[in-house]
Amino acid sequence: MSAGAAVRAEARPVVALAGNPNTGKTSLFNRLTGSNARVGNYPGVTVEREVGAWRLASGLVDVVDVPGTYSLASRSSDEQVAVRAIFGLDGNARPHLAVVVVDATQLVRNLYFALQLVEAEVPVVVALNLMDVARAQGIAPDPGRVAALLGVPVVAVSATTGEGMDTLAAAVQDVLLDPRQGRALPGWRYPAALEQDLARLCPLAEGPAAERRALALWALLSVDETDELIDVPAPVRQEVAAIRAEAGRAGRDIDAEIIATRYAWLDAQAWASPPRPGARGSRSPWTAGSCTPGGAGSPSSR
Ligand SMILES: Nc1nc2c(ncn2[C@@H]2O[C@H](COP(=O)(O)OP(=O)(O)OP(=O)(O)O)[C@@H](O)[C@H]2O)c(=O)[nH]1
Ligand SMILES: [Mg+2]
Repeated sequence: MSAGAAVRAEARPVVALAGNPNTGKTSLFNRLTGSNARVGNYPGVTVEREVGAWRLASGLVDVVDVPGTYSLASRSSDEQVAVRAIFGLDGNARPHLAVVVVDATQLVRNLYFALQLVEAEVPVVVALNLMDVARAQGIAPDPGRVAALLGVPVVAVSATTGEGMDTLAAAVQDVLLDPRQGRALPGWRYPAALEQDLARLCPLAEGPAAERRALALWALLSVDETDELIDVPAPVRQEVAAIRAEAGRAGRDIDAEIIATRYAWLDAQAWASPPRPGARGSRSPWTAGSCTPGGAGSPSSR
């Protein structure tokens, strides 16, 4: 490859295909990129990093098949691979957007992962995959309704039948051109004590406020004395240990505070009911934690 071609290849936008295990990410990857790599039905996640070219109307993008994970929280180095790929850490190309591949037959459970990317301000397009199965079961979600509640584009697809590929390409192209279309304000608020914990950790992370906040949440959920994570800076480990010890003395359960808050929001949304006319979801601004000074996170800042 000539040097010029290498430069052009590097300049392609990067699209991460991410989501829970077994939602059809590799099947979708193969369909979008024309790869004929075999997709097995075996348990376990994709571990090798697969990158392929996907042709949109605007040109080629690089698609990365990210290992499946239930959460951005990760106590194992395997799960950490997904976190690094999505945030573009440790030598990974930083994705311009993530297509969150959701099993449409497991909507609410799968959306927990999408919520975390929204919270991190990663531009998101949700692909409701396995729509052929969901339809056959009579439980197919309405993409418009899910989009209205989540605040990001949602497309119905089937990696098996090829349904929705053009719509997905158009949605991805729109978000690449205007990332604000793939961002939304989280509608949930954490307890005040947790906001104080986040404010202690955010200064130890780098990047935009929402990303530092997401990394702080990741650290609080992931770092402990038994994790298998690699390259977590010592100051982060020390601060998380101190915060956890103080929370324990105060009778708080940090994991529950974070996870229950997100699930409470997910469970409160009427995913299966018609949206209120004109509603864009019950979203509210970020709380004024130290990661979001001066109203960062308000709609006008996106
Ligand atoms: N009917 C149907 N089956 C699908 C669809 N997409 C994927 N599958 C099947 O679902 C299974 C899992 O698909 P994969 O593409 O391996 O899922 P994955 O998300 O890459 O899985 P991990 O890498 O393990 O997280 C395979 O048996 C696929 O053939 C779809 O849209 N419809
Ligand atoms: Mg896979």
